[in-house]
Amino acid sequence: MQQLDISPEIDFHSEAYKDAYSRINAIVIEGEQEAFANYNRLAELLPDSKEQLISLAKMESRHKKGFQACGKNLQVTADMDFAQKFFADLHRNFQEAAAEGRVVTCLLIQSLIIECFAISAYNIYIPVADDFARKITEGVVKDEYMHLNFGEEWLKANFEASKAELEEANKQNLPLVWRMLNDVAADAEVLGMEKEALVEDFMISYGEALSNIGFTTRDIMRMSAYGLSA
Ligand code: Y39
Ligand code: FE
Ligand code: FE
Ligand code: FE
Repeated sequence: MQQLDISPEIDFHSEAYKDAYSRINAIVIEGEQEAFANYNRLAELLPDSKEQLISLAKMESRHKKGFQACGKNLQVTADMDFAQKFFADLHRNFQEAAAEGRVVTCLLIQSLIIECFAISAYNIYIPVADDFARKITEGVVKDEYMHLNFGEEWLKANFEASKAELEEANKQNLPLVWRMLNDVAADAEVLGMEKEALVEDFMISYGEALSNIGFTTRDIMRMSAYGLSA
């Protein structure tokens, strides 16, 4: 249950560890690849923030290369087919929203939900990572806070006009996060990451983000409950 600060018992070269890593590493690589594409798409949808969004996209492509190096360092082949299926629902929802110009939904999916998911996963991973991956992940997580901040600032500045769409997008997409956390829990455990810790960290980051944007505590409680039983 408890997240350990040091885990000398983790054998990064065991078959069990490498097998779990082949899926988690793929999820992270696919996530970074999709984040790169999503910020480039947002750059087209938000011309006023174009330069900034293109620079966020470039960070995501650096993150992808960093995590590919982590897999290579452990001699693991990432299971990219698994990872594409893992992200398929969120991916489709982002594409549909982008095609219809629902930029608020795109920002909720990428800059709030996916960034909070990344921040919680990377923070929980850092204490149990191998030395090589720890250094890479520490650098990446700093960038993810900047990405989350972009979404928060934009949505805060446009809060009244965005509120109804945010509520609907939350309702459609938050249940997918709980499904994804369930799908990854067993592999995460092998890497020393507890599901309870992931859920707690995600809830804190996501709740703080909704608060920073302008939602009340009551709104946040209601919105966070969507899909919790999934
Ligand atoms: O903005 C970003 O860089 C996010 C795309 C990356 C998401 C990575 C998803 C991490 C989930 C890993 C689950 C491990 C338990
Ligand atoms: Fe456990
Ligand atoms: Fe990233
Ligand atoms: Fe990011």
